[in-house]
Amino acid sequence: MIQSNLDLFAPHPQRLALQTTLLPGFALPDLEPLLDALRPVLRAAPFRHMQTPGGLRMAVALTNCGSLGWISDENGYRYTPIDPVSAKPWPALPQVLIDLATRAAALAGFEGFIPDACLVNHYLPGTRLSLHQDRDEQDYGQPIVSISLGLPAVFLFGGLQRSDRPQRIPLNHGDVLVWGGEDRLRFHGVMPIKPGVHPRMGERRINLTLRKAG
Ligand code: MD6
Ligand code: FE
Repeated sequence: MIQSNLDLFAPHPQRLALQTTLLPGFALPDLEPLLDALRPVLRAAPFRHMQTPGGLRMAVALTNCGSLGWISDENGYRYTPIDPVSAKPWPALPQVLIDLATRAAALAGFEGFIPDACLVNHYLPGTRLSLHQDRDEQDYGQPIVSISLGLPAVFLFGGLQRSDRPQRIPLNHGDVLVWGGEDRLRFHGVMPIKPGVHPRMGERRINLTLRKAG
């Protein structure tokens, strides 16, 4: 069968660190259902630019779905059950996203991961995300599953100290990155997105990070 020859080219999981796995193209088979599920989320909770605790406007626009959503304002970073813009609960986490994240986490060695929060980040060309740690979740034993869509990015994958020189990991449309365990508190960021137009997503990159926040 010719079809099975194609499997020879199916991208394989790449271990980037002891507990960090890149699953190239893993979201592609579910892409259209995923985008269909995202559309009503973005209608109910549109992208917004949050303020850092220091009063700066974040370059990345973001929103959330799930029983908890991550926010940043003059009072700091935290998860809340209510979207402060709509004053309503965040939109529910679509089942297609929960299933994708659970399957990706299991492949990466994290069985039984059930997310309750999904941060949705929107990047235009030129937008970057500076080095940070994700430490607002309750249980660092739970991994984070990150889905990249649209324009490619260079992910900065650092160490446990801000000063550790980061690796540069290309993240393409449909790639899924899973990290947890001893890698959970690594510093990371995103280099400025290069100008371009993605054939399916247009002039943007969207990143979904699924977490067990509560
Ligand atoms: C991004 N991602 O890729 C930003 N955090 O747009 C993150 O900040 C991130 O991809 C924790 C784990 C995976 C991630
Ligand atoms: Fe992060």
